[in-house]
Amino acid sequence: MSTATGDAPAAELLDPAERMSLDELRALQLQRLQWTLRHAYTRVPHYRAAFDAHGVHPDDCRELADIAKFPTTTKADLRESYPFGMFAVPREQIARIHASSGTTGRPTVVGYTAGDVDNWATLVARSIRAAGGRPGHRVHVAYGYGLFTGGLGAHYGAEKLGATVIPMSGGMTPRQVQLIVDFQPEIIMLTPSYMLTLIDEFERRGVDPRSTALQVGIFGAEPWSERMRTEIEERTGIHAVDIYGLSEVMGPGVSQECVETKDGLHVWEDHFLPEVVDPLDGTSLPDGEEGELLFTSLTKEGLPIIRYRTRDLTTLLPGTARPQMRRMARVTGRSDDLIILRGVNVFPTQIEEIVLRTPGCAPHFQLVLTTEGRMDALAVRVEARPDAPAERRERAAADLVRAVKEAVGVTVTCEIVDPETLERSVGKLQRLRDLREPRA
Ligand code: DLL
Repeated sequence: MSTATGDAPAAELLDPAERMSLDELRALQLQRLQWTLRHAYTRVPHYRAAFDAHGVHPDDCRELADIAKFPTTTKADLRESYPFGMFAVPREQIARIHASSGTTGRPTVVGYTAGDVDNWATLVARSIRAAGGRPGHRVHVAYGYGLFTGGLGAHYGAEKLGATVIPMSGGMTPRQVQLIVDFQPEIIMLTPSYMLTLIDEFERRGVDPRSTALQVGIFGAEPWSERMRTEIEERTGIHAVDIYGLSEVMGPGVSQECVETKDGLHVWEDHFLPEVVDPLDGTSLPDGEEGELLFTSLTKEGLPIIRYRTRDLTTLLPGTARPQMRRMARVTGRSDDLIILRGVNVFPTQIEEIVLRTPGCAPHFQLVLTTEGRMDALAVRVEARPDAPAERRERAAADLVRAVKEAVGVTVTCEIVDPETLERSVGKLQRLRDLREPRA
């Protein structure tokens, strides 16, 4: 496969923090952690009450491991302080507000001081550089602009890097494709599911997606699999790398995969302290074990966040391309996305892996959960590849059902539908439709 070159940045291009020794990094983290705990405790009533109830005080943090003594923070805590109760500075010092829509109830609101916006831009610039972007590149941003952190987060970072930003936002797919042809961006930033929508649009117009100037795609905001990386890279000839983040912690750019290694995401540990805990009882787990990811911000002024429970499942691994910064393994799912089907845990990304390796299946699929009798049933609706012969469909469905049984251990049903019949993503894709009857 011929892909664009994906060289590591020269050492002098890196931020000083990317070149620190481990001792320097840990000392910086401790100093910043102690500041953050004091800042949160003295400025945010929620944290003061939570620390007091837990019997801890910021002075109890003498080394990094002491973080485990402090209480965790959840999305519910942010919701209860709606809209501005978690802000640690007077509202006039908040330069920017973002919010995550949330599927139900109140959105969670986050605020940034001018200094926070600047740090965020620095970290996204660092992320784009780690992905292969350089000053002077054209960066096509197709994450949504608005209260969602994707568009503006990517935008400010690309500007900070010294790139030429093309602020497309999501949607208007034919126009996106036209402008990729006309403006010749080297870098594109969007959700992986929306990238698939764009690739299809290229092919529909008879434009070879491998013929563009694109070299790197920086994909995140939703879980995606290694198979999806292969699918995108093979169809476009670009490097597909992973970017992670969440609004409660900052937005995109909390961690980033380096293009030269493509082996998981380096957490920018000079600004965020990661931990992994048992998702059930919250006890700390050592690096190398999978669990729920927690973050403590180390520099945020507007909304310091202490031990935020992301609900994302991952493993912390030693650094590679940035030896001092730990990596997190690809997030294959959130505990919220977990489908427990007759006692077996199933993540949509596991089904994605299988769909993508089943001949005749396009990468567009939907999961439908229903109630049959007193049991839950999962149906996988997958589009046929446009070039797949109609008589292959039955076999593809049977292959998929068998592969899911073998790999995941559950029985599902599969329906192969006509090409271009399932809804396309223009941003974060909702794969699961839960049509189960509420339990009595
Ligand atoms: O999705 C921020 C973002 C924008 C990240 C653009 C990357 C690119 P939220 O809307 O608050 O923020 O959603 C955060 O999305 O807890 C994960 O469950 C999921 N997520 C984000 N990035 C990834 C990724 C943005 N690379 C939630 N892989 C997080 C898997 C991801 N899941």
